Amino acid sequence: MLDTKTIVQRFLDIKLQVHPEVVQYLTARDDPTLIDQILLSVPDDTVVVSVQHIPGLKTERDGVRFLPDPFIEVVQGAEGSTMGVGGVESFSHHFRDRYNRLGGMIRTRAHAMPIEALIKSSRFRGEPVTLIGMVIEIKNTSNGHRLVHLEDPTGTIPVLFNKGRDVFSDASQVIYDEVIGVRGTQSPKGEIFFGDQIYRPDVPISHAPYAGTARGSAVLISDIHVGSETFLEETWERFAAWIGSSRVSYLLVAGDLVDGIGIYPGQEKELSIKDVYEQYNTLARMMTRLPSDMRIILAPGNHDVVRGAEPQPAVPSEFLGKFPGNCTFVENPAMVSLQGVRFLLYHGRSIDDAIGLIPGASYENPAPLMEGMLQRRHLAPAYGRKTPIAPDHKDRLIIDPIPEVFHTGHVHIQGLTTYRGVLCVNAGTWQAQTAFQRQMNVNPTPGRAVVVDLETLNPRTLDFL
Ligand code: D5M
Ligand code: FE
Ligand code: ZN
Repeated sequence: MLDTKTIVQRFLDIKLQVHPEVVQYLTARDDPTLIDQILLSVPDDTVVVSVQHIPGLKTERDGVRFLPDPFIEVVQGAEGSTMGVGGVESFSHHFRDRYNRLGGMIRTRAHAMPIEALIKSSRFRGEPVTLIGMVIEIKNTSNGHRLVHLEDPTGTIPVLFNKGRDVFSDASQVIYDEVIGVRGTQSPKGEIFFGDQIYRPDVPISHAPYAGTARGSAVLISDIHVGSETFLEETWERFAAWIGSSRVSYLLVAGDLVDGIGIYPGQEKELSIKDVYEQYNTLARMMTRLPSDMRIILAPGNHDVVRGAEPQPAVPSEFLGKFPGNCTFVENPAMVSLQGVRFLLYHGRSIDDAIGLIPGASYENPAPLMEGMLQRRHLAPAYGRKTPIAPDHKDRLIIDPIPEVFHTGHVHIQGLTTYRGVLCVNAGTWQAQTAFQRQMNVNPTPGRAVVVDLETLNPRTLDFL
């Protein structure tokens, strides 16, 4: 019996990646000689083996016929992947894991030395070197410069970014607990490091997103808030009617499925459904009325019934009794592959932190904040602020691998951009402005959905309000 691991390994052995559709084809045929035939016929410059490389197979523009249609794989954040919260020990593992993995990404572009080695020897004074560390302290000096304390596993060092230098605008975007590389020189006495350039783990400039080979499209939404008095039922009905007549294969929901209970003081008064089971049952009925052959992926947000600390587990089964079988519940965050195109779903609570920490950041314009996450290759860098984080041994909020589409919500304001080939979508909401949002001067853009074409990765916004 040919299994996925065996198949992938056969290709990896000769440095080829293999598309999930090909794996699926080979698993279904269960004939090892087919692998040999493919390997003999792929062109030398192939990086990813796709269905076109299967000898004698006819693929049509309208879809690859042998695929069970549609085709979903939960790559990260499948229900049950989140571990329990550990003790103090996992806290240090968590940050070590973050440093190692993000530092490793920076190291591919810059040779760095340990902080301890720089401090202990006078050999490097006046000579440009690079350090890689986690930001543990940020201060503005009385002269208006920026002083950032950087820590790596060997030591810590204060890094000064002079307000008169080009690097200063980059330095003003530095936030707590992110991992950065800094090129600069040590002061003559060795007590401080002058930063000249900042490196982030980032998406490589050469990044080329994978585009699907079979026709299909996915609809991205978030923040339905079922059970809230301000949930826009009529607007949703228009959306449901449209989706029924469309040929969309997938619906992705990036959290705040229901309004929940006890999420903020006085919420009781703003709920039309005051029982959280009933809120999920109502959402289940809404999902039942959508096409049964469409696949629906649902991730939680800070209004859902699971713990607030991220990664958030999937909504537990006791709330899901009435959902139809085409619904898959995943964690927050989760990486889901649709016909080989990877979508990273993250509710987006860390945007609240970014707005407080990054000058110029605002709720009105969430797309640049999604770019910021990609540059830092992390969904929620700042620890211990508004976004609660569960320090698992592995830092599950690192963005790796790089998705084709990055899908968030939470801010209730639509945002759309492309950053180094990654399509960034903040999906908006299905809830009208709440009293709290009026106070906070948050002006939502409700009733919008973004359709993503899986072959071209082109987005299209539909407004149902
Ligand atoms: O978040 C809905 C909107 O309200 C989103 O734009 C963030 C904003 N919001 C939520 N909580 C806060 C706090 N504590 N401070 C500032 N702004 C906030 P939702 O998750 O749907 O309630
Ligand atoms: Fe929300
Ligand atoms: Zn939210």
